[in-house]
Amino acid sequence: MTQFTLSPAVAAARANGTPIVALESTIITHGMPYPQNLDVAREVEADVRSAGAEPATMAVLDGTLHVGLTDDQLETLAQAKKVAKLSRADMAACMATGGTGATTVAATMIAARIASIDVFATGGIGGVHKGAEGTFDISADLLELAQTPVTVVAAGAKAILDIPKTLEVLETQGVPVIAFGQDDMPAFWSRSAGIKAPLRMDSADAIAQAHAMRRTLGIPGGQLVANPIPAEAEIDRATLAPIIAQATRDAQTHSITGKGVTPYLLQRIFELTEGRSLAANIALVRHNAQLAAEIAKHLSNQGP
Ligand code: PSU
Ligand code: MN
Repeated sequence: MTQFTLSPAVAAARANGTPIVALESTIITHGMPYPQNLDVAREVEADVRSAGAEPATMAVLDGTLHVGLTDDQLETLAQAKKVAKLSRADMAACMATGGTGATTVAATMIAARIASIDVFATGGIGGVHKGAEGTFDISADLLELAQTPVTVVAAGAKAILDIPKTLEVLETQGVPVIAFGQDDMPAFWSRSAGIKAPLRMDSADAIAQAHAMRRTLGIPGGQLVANPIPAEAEIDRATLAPIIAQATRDAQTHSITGKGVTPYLLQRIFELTEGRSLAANIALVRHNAQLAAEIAKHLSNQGP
């Protein structure tokens, strides 16, 4: 039984020794509306390619885990309704039953690991939700980072989350959180969460070396690189705070729980910012794709 299928482009990259960057698909199916989601998915892939690496967007299609999607598959997924949102808990069940699902950060890390891909670019990871002391809503992404050896480039944790609690869980789990090029922890739509990040690095090479050093030391788990959104695209924290509070209240009013929480909040913030949150989201994902490609290039120069 084959576990996964490489797209023709990813198979060619592997044969040529071109570095590969994993990309998730939940951001396409549950994170952005159609047709912007398709445009962004294509742009992000193009960004990875122009930085000299090959993108591998992950998804489960009719029971098969695809490592890299063709443009037709990307288009179908972007328009599909009723696509599952797959994390560690349900990825295998989806594959075993012939289902179709998009991969979250956790599931994309699993896919990257089995395809021997070291670096993955996304927008924001899941984390500890505000009010988690009552709901226990903590994303499986955090526990995946603790056990799967992939370097994940994100723009920090989404501001819809409780960022200090998210950092505490990552620290407990032994996950290095590395702010790129600044001391402060980025907060997705904003460049700073108003708190210092645990670690700082200023080059893709240093991040690649830290990844390799963890492997040498036999430390399981990955690294979280928190890359601040480009300044011209950021929405400042003061503008966002009341909007996030409103969206969080609305989620409670509508009794949104479990997997529904993150997609609901993203959609609500999109409405409340009249699309500005989406423009920022697009800018930061593209920026992360470029950094991930640089890290992947440094890692592939070091050999396995
Ligand atoms: N960030 C975005 N859009 C998204 C997500 C993150 O800008 O759609 C997705 C990612 O796939 C992440 C998931 O892994 O949300 C986290 O979901 P949850 O909080 O249910 O674990
Ligand atoms: Mn959750």
